[in-house]
Amino acid sequence: MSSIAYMNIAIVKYWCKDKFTPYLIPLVPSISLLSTKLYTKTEIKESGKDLFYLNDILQDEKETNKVFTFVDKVVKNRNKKICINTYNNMPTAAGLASSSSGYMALSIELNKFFNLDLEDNMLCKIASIGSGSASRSLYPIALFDKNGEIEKLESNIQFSMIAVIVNANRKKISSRAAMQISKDTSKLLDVWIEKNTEYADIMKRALKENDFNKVGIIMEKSTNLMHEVMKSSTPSIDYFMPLSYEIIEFVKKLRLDGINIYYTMDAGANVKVLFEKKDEVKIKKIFNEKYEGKIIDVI
Ligand code: 2P0
Repeated sequence: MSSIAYMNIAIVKYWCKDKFTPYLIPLVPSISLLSTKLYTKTEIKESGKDLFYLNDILQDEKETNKVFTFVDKVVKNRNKKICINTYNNMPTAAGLASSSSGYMALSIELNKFFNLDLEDNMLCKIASIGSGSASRSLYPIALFDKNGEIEKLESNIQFSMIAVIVNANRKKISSRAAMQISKDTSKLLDVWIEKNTEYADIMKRALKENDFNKVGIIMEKSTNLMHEVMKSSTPSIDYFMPLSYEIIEFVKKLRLDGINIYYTMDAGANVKVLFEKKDEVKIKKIFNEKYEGKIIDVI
């Protein structure tokens, strides 16, 4: 028995928590697209001792405790010790390893192994305790709203996405810690809450109306404002590297040339590029030539 969950990329970003109820209530709504390529596979077996393996490597006490703290929030009065085996199919060196697929795969596997009988909506909420973005990893398009509710959205747009790998290293500061710093210190927090709520509303409409360009424009606005919030924090949080800026400029230049593509970035220097399936061959050729060896398919 094992469980699989795909990672997701936000097109309206989640940044900062309000509280845990115990489920996460975020400060802003977010909307995501599910990867069709990058996933986590997790298997639980009964064991004499609680153990956590990631890509066949036994994890240290700190990582193990983190995961089992989550397990014990999900499974009350657990009567079995377990061994958790987790595999990420994304190149680990690519800096794409995502807690979104990780906590969702673990939630699904815990649900099966301990017969918790959790329905989809509850699975999403449970996953949110591990990682906010994980709450969105069950649906192809997911809305995680300001009340902590998760909704499946629909669109007929055929999305395609690649990531350009800028930096494969583990991030210097975890999103969790960085979000807390932003919440405590950024002067832009009120603007962020107001504008990103507005972006989520516009994005919902754009998806429903199959307006790809509107989706792209709003994704960039949410991305840019989130990174402004990070940079305006004290200490300033800056995930950009010189190559990140260069790729964004390249995306903008291609757009001026009439190609429909849009960029986004998360809590790391890698840049993701969104376009429509119908343009996939052309756009992948351009990027594979320019950024040879750095391109990973996401959707
Ligand atoms: C997102 N990110 O919407 C945003 C955009 C990164 C930037 O959700 O603290 O690992 O575990 O809830 O989910 C990454 O943060 O953070 C994230 P926690 P998570 O995808």
